[in-house]
Amino acid sequence: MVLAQLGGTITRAIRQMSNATVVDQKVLNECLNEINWALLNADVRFQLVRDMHNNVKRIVNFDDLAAGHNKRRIIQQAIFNELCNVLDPRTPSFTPQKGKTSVIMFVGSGKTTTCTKYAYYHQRKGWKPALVCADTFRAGAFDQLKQNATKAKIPFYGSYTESDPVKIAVEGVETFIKENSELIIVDTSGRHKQEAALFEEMRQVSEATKPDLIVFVMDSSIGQAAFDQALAFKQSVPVGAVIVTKMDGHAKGGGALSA
Ligand SMILES: Nc1nc2c(ncn2[C@@H]2O[C@H](COP(=O)(O)OP(=O)(O)OP(=O)(O)O)[C@@H](O)[C@H]2O)c(=O)[nH]1
Ligand SMILES: [Mg+2]
Repeated sequence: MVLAQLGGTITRAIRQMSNATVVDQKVLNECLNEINWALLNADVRFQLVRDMHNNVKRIVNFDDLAAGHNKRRIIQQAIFNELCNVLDPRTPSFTPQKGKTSVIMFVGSGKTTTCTKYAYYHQRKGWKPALVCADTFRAGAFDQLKQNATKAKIPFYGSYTESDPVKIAVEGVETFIKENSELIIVDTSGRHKQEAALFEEMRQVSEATKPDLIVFVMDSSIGQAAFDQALAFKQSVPVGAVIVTKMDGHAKGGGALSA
């Protein structure tokens, strides 16, 4: 998996810098160039790489570092902090609580599979999840969710005949509120729908079900398109979390970090 390789390359670059006899600007530049190259190669967005590079250079100023300072440690710490910054949303995402009912809506691509994984994961930890299929657009969508839910023994709600996703979503959520479900997971439409219509439908389902959290599911193979796609979703509905899928594939995965 490429993200693991990326980690390996970064670790190696830092180790090389730490092992240098004298740590000076040249050694730092070499180390940063190596890291930049690895990040760009893994499809990480250029702007992110550039900002990280500039921030580390700003923090590690050799003119200001007195002889006694441990330059290796300062550089390592600066690189580590900047890498973490890329992923730090700065505000914690919504955390559901056991014993209460939370509605979680999924958008993006890979939703149905990820909804089931999310529900199954929590069920195994003693939660009471339920799945609602609000994808009334794609033929077979309800069957897919039903199959997944049945296999994982998770209660589900959907319809073969109703064509209004908002109606189904609301009915499903109401049904499971009555059953004291702790996580009501709403799966929405995606594939084969015109973009404008899809975003409008997402907005309507979101307004009607008032989810506590909207999860944007993203395919790791999306590469450089990740930033624009995440932005487009966020502009339509208040996305509160991102789940990256298909990390088992051959994708570079770095593009996903932009989301
Ligand atoms: N290898 C792999 N395949 C995945 C993963 N997640 C989803 N898939 C596959 O990707 C395809 C699409 O996944 P779905 O979960 O149906 O995506 P969706 O967003 O619900 O799609 P629509 O309902 O058409 O909008 C399916 O063939 C899944 O089996 C994953 O983590 N790894
Ligand atoms: Mg689906």
